[in-house]
Amino acid sequence: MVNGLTSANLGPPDYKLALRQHEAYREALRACGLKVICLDADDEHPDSTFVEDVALLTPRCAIITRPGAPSRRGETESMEPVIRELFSVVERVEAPGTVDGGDILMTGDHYFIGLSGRTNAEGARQLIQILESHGLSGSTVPLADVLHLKSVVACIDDDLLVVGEALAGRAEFSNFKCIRVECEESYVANCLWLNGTVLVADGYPKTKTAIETRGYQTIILDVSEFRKLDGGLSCLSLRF
Ligand code: CIR
Repeated sequence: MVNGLTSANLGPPDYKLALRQHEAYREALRACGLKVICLDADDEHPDSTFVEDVALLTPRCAIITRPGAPSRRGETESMEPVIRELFSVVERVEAPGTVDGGDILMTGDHYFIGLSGRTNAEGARQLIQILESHGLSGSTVPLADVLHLKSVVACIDDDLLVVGEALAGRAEFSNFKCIRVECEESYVANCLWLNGTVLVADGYPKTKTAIETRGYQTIILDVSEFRKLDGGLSCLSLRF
């Protein structure tokens, strides 16, 4: 993972520290009542620790994505058999479509899809078609200057979002209540809602307090080494 893609300018990750942070992350998932399936390392793909990007797992079907970064396309090969063990219906995004899972925000039966440098309009079109064929729905959210949609927004209840400045006030989310994340805390918008508890990145006290004030328990996790690769809490797992 030390050779993963990055635009963060925070230096290379400390591999041993990253392993400890990943262990604490897995422990937090378990503390929220989840069963954790841990996959073998894929040494050919330094970004493969960000498993969220290669699939979308819905209650009706799994969808294998086609990651936008060419260096990440091969990650789906080792993921597909794992997903086929768990899901009887497996769909896929085909070329020339590209989709990164980090661009997909699940809100109940509706999926917001960020149009980013990684997810193109054709990928989003295919995804929406697949979702609709399974009785789900999707819509697009054009993005600028962020890696993924979920770099700047998280859903922490049926009607509540945590939203960074980059997307604050956007019409797409007008039906939701929002906890607004201030500019200096923007990284923390990538938080994770699991069975009523919210996993929050360490070091962002204002947003943490805002989430707790709404009545949520939080678990604070240091993911500094994954941040160095533009990744965060949601990217490190696929939940279903
Ligand atoms: C990448 O650039 O693809 C990785 N270094 C980071 C991916 C983060 N994934 C995510 O936000 N879902």
